[in-house]
Amino acid sequence: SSEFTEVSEYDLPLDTKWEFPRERLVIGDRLGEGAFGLVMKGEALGIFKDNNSVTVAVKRLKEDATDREMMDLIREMEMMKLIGKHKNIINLLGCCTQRGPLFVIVEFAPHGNLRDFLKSHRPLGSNFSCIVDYERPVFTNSNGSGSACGSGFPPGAVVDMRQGQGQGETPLKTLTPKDLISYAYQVARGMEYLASKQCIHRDLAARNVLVSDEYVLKIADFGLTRNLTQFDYYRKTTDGRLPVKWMAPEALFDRKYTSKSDVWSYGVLLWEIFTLGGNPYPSVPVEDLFNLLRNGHRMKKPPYASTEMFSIMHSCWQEDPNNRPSFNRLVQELDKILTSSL
Ligand code: ACK
Repeated sequence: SSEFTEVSEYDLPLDTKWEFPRERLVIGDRLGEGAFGLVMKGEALGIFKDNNSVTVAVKRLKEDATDREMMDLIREMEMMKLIGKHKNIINLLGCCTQRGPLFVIVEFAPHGNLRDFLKSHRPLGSNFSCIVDYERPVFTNSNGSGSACGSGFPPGAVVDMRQGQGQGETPLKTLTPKDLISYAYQVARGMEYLASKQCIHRDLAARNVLVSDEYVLKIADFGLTRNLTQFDYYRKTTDGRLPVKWMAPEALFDRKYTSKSDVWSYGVLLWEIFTLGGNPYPSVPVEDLFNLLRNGHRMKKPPYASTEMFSIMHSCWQEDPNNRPSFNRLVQELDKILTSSL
């Protein structure tokens, strides 16, 4: 029915540099799914030259996938081949393209996405969910006053913060201020690399950063083809967040995506890090967000961020993209803060 029909009817070309023998890949549980397709856990025998079995993540299509989705997965795979390897991105490990469904094999990140990771590491009994998730005026515009703590505080919210951390489970690593700065630095390193490869992410947020072994952070989904002409401003993530809240004004209003619009999103990601997974502009509907941004409103300094860190965050939210720092610059600044921090 379209120019894409050939893809499902004809074989994919063999790329010997990346082809991994299907019979050495054991597909396991589903890790998640998106509009694009499925992400499965897998075991790949001998994918790193030696004969060890390596836990991997496998991207594949859903049963009812369209030709366009097939094209998008192929594009993502080819994009990952072109971009090449970096410690702070989810790297391509191989693919199965012959005699069966397309499997794109990438690094597996055992600690999940950064937003959930941060939320699950909030100190027990702290009022984090109070200051971040339930306080209305995170920015200063409305007549709403004070925080929702106290009488309006939802019962059980503090307990909920550490779901699944019952007795007998390994205690969570305690996050230090230095850890948070290191996360900021690692994401900047990954983005610096992607920007150097002319790759614009377009959806940089803590939910799209994964936490790997040894707490190495890796940017995910940088190779996705995003349909920007049909962008749905009201689309929510599975946990009810609005991706528009990470978007630079020029991306939002004029669909102008550059590495500098990624820098804006990076600023929101910094805010997420220093609120341990907070929800930006909570309870602000999309229409109000448009007006807030037009009127120059910005989020306030999160309690866990130093003045220095907030000034970096804020510089990412400069109205004029040219006045925002580059990822290069951000790496330099964060490196300085990291080496001078205890
Ligand atoms: O946010 P999550 O728990 O982490 O749910 C999503 C889901 O699959 C759909 O993207 C998870 N996921 C994606 N890629 C990987 C990966 N390389 N390693 C571990 N989990 C992954 C992601």
